[in-house]
Amino acid sequence: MLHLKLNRILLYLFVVLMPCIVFARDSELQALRETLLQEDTTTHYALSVPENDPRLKAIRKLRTIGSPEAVAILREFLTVDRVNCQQLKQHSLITLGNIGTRPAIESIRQFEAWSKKRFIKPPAFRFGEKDHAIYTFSPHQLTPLAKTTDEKNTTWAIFQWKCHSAVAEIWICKSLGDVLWSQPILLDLPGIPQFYPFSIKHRKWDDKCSFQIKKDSIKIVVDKQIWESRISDNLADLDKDGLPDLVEARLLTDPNNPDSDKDGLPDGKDSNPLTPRHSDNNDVTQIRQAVFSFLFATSNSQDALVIVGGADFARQEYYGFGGFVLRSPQSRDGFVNITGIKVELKSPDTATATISDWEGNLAASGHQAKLKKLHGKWVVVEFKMEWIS
Ligand SMILES: [Ca+2]
Ligand SMILES: [Ca+2]
Ligand SMILES: [Ca+2]
Repeated sequence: MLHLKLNRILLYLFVVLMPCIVFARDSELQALRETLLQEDTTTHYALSVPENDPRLKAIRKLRTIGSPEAVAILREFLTVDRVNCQQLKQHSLITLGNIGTRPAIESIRQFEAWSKKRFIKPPAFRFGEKDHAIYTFSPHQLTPLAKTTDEKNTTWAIFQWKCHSAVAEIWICKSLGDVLWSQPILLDLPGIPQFYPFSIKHRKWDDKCSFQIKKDSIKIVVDKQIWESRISDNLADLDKDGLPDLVEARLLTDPNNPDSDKDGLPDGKDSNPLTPRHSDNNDVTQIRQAVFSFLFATSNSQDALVIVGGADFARQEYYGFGGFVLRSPQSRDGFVNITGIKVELKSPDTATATISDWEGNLAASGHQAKLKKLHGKWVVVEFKMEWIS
């Protein structure tokens, strides 16, 4: 009799309480999702996200829950463009790596597949705050300095791009209506050194420069000295690969060859135009790609990156970043340079990778990532900055 009663009580508890527990967990997950996916208002370009940041707290809580539903929220956060806090995305990747279940690792794969497609149609350019490729540097604030309409009735905006205070370049982009603009083209100003225009910098460019713009002609006047450039000249594209000759000169792609690395993708559609698409699938290339995805597929930046490396990089194609990725035997002024990703295999399924990035002559930092191979995929499980100068 007593046994029967106890069974009834247990059944009652199960029927009544289980839906409550499930409902409570569902609404908790829903609240965490809303917190994490809210419109990005605060960005963290400092060295770390404060522990009391509500989104970081949500990520930590999802780590504790660790269920496939929690994993799905982290994956959604990683693959939305409007949320652009690179460091929080990196926290999410580490969290998925630490959860380590099959759905968690599958989510990292899906994030990488999503990021790989980002370059196929580069997003239209908007003025405002632009992410820096490396989160320890401040975003660029881009506003048009002047506008002009050419003979074909196309409107152009002229602006300067400061990678950091030492580099100021003049760019143009074409109006695509409303607030959208085409991808920018570096303006050719004969007589001005393009990458380090010290002459401009020392003359207090912002205060003393003015524009004389007439249709196709842009004249920049600094202290009564005039530099002129014609928009039509800047657009010449000899090999018709979508990259104007001037852009190719800057990227070091071949302006007479539509496919500089001969891999079948034209330069203008090739995020990695100096390295052929590779088929290597060894641990080291997989680890380097996992680290690269962690560092740069989490960024909304469209800067150009230069991977500085020796012959062993010749067949390493990096994907997932929104800007061009170029390979070069040496650092190049005016670009974000990654001076090596050194991989050490500690065991068949653990490794470390040491990354140095270098920014002009002024600043550099070094990071170390720890990786594990889980369910056949190398993933970052720990990441820290080792030094900054
Ligand atoms: Ca071209
Ligand atoms: Ca070309
Ligand atoms: Ca190509």
